[in-house]
Amino acid sequence: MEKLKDIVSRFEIEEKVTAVTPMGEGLINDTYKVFVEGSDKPKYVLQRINNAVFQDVDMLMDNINKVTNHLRAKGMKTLHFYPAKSKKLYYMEEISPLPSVGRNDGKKEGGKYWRLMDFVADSVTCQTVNPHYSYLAGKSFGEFEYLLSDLEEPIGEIIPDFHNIEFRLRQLRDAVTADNMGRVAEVQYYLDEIFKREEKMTLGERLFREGKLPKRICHCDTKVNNMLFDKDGNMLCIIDLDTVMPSFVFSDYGDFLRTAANTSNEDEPNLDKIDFNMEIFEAFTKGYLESTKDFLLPIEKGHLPYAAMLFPYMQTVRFLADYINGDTYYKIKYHNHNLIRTKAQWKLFTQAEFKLSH
Ligand code: GN1
Ligand code: MG
Repeated sequence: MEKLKDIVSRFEIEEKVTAVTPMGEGLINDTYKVFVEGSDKPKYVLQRINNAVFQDVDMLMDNINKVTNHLRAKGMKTLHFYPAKSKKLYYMEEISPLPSVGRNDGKKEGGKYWRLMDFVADSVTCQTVNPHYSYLAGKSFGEFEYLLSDLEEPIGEIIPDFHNIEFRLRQLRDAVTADNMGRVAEVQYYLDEIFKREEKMTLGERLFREGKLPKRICHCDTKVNNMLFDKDGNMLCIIDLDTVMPSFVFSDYGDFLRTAANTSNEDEPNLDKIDFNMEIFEAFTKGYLESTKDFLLPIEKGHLPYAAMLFPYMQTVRFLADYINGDTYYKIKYHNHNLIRTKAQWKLFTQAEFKLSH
């Protein structure tokens, strides 16, 4: 804790920090609440950026800065970051400096990257939503994309091919070929089922190549717990802006439903509890179409059911590849966590596929 307090002191804030405690369920970054003298509520959020995943931290914070400034100027509540004493929007903690032999790209190795933002007061995150919240969330994410549709400054593709399903399938094939952990035999059923649907699920990338489907600035991680609500269910703020980048609008629409329309958790071991909730789907779609009707193309609107199937499909592919590779990407809590997640996402996918294709 003293160590974390020291990190906070590297940022441009005045108050005396009293405590720093863990927060949140993110699978990538490490997040903490920061308490300061004179209040029993958290004042800031401290986050360690996973720079194995987000390798270009300057681009990351530059993207976020452009997006939050643009949203704020248009009156949308968004995250506020505090500069470090170096004036950058992150603090780099040097750890065991490595010799820079062989590198001349100016990037430092061996550092940990931290950032500090406001804690949004009186906010809650949810793992599930009712249809009304889902409708409001649809409106908010649609508005988020709409407000960003005239952002002129370029936003970098922070993780290249992040939601490119052809790329994710290639990564899965590579994992299978290497079979580092000897886990392939056990998951053959899922591999067969996934590759059977390859043609159908890669449609978006083909439409893009044919020039029919655009990319827009999207959030790209719209899971339910990346939105802050107040106690009455109003959307306060969209958080976790790391993956904001050009993508198909399918990303935001599909990833929200992947979490919100799931009747259980993304790592639910009891598959009987997993279903794709059509009421949530319909409410979200209604809200989303209300705020995007003026700028979405017919081809985007017409493929929303495809998007709702694509995201559980893609997440199955990603969890399964990570399981086969030996759990190198997602944080896990137990040894076969990524396999459990794979099975849960696949069940969700098959339910969505059944309901949306009939
Ligand atoms: C990761 O960081 P977090 O937990 O919000 C992942 C998403 C996945 C999600 C699965 C950068 O999101 O793409 O959909 O886990 N983020 C990254 O829960 O890979
Ligand atoms: Mg998150």
